Amino acid sequence: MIVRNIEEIKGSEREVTAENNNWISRRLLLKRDGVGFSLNDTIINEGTETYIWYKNHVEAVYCIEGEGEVELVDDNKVYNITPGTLYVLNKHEKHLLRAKKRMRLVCVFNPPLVGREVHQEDGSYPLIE
Ligand code: 9YT
Repeated sequence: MIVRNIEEIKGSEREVTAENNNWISRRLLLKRDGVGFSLNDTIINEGTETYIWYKNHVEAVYCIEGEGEVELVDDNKVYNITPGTLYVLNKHEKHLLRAKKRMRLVCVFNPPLVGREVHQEDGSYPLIE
């Protein structure tokens, strides 16, 4: 069994900050944990907009605090995200994530992240086998 507390993650190499400071991701589970997915507790800073395109991953996002929205790039549909809302980028949708209030999100990636991924110029994370 794996038991971990976010306080152990803060300040460790499992804590990753976006290059533009839009978010901070505490990576509770990574590929090396060997469970087939990764899981992050992610803070999205208030007032930020982040372009994302997870072409190499499926991401499920469950909002537990704050308020924001996701706009899909292809059809400009906007989805409000509030505590209790799940969204899943099961078709690798390009999107804009906006935080109206500081958001706290539980993010699951498959295939799992390996550690220190940040967004590449095209909005994706690299696929590291
Ligand atoms: C929702 C989202 O993808 N935010 C960017 C950070 C990412 N969730 C991560 O690495 O934790």
